[in-house]
Amino acid sequence: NASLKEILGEKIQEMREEVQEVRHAVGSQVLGSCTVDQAYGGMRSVKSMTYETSLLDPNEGIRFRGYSIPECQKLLPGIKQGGEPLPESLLWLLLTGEIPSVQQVEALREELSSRANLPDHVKKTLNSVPISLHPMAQFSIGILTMQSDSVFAKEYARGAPKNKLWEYCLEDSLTLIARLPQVAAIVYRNTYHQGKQMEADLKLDMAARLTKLMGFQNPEFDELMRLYLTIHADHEGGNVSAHSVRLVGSALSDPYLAFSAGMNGLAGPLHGLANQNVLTWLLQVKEKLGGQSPTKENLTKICWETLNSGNVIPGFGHAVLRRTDPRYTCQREFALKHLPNDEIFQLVSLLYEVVPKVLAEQGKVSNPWPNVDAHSGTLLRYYGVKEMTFYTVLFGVSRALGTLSSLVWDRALGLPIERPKSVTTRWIKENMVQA
Ligand code: CMX
Repeated sequence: NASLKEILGEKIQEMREEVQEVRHAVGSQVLGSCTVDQAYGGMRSVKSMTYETSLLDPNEGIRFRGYSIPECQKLLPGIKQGGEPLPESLLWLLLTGEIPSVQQVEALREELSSRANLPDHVKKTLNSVPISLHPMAQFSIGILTMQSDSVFAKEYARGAPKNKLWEYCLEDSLTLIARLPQVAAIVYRNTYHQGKQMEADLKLDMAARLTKLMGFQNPEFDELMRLYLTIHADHEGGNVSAHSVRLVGSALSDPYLAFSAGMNGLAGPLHGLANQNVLTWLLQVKEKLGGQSPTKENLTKICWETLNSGNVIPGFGHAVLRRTDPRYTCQREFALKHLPNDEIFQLVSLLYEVVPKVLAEQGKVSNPWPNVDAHSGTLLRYYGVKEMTFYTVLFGVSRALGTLSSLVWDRALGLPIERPKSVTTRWIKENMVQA
């Protein structure tokens, strides 16, 4: 029974050869090009990097190592037959590219549990930050505080050879992933429950351990958390959080520093904070309805009010996707099964019929369809997590699985420091406009 590290070691050897072959065959061919508009426009659609753990198709949505979300739900081991995938299963898939056996998932769960205890200084630091700090800022501080344990930083300082760096990156990444549920839960309990902490149960899987640490005991909520932690894990390499982790890690900053940078990006309203903003907006919509039942007509009017006041409708649109996000669809299916009569879910359902039409009529958006954030808050709220400012922290716990798996591969493949070339507007005028 080979360990995760042994299996990964073999895969890395194979992949290093494959990359050599690919570079030998097509290394000098153009992968993508960049127009002046794209340079000013957030580099949208510019193909300029490789990223192994997931790939996003504009129409189909995300595939983790080639597997769609419904395929992952079918193939990845869960806590019970037919249940949602265990995040540990997805982590194995993202790292190795292979669907794990039940035994492999259990071994990884045990491995993570054995690393899960937080050092005292991390708890002390988290207990001393003001709770007026946004939970994402507290979360990021917690991650940075754990940097004192970085094996990667220590080994690098001792002169570790480049081809061994992935091993130290894996070491830190597993510890970081193992500890994030408790960091998140401390932020939650400090911010909303007067700092009264719950005991960690290290026999549980990562999702159930997290919900219990937050103060919940509900097997159905644990299943939601397994799905939640699975679907938010990775979304290829160009999104703000994944790219920040990659970029900072490329300077050989250790995984704690790199992941914290990713979380600071996830905290932005156009990215991961959208899940918080969606629920705030839904509650505002409800207030505006003032007791009237939602209809397509009154919701259309409210959507236009949001747009006309210069705001985006949170949870809709995407830089890459051009259809409904499959991460939205699987959450909708979960809701249809477990909370079909929930008032907020029914509002979300009706908005699914209204918002895309309004956005299409406005004629600005490239994609009028809902993304993952349009649904997640409704489910969390139903199970009792009513504190919206916390939602992005849960997104962050999940995002560690993908971005850190990818970071291990960055070091395994020896990717160099990232350094794209920038130009000034004056340079463009002198070299392109007048040319
Ligand atoms: N409501 C109103 N206007 C929107 C919109 C929305 N939901 N989505 C895009 N637009 C606007 C853009 O602001 C832009 O307007 P300007 O030209 O005036 O600047 C125009 O439509 C074109 O934008 P786009 O090409 O469709 O979208 P981008 O690739 O630039 O941005 C995204 C993508 C997600 C930032 C954008 O759709 C958005 O702001 N959505 C709402 C916030 C949100 O849900 N973010 C979460 C995304 C998923 C995640 O990362 O978690």
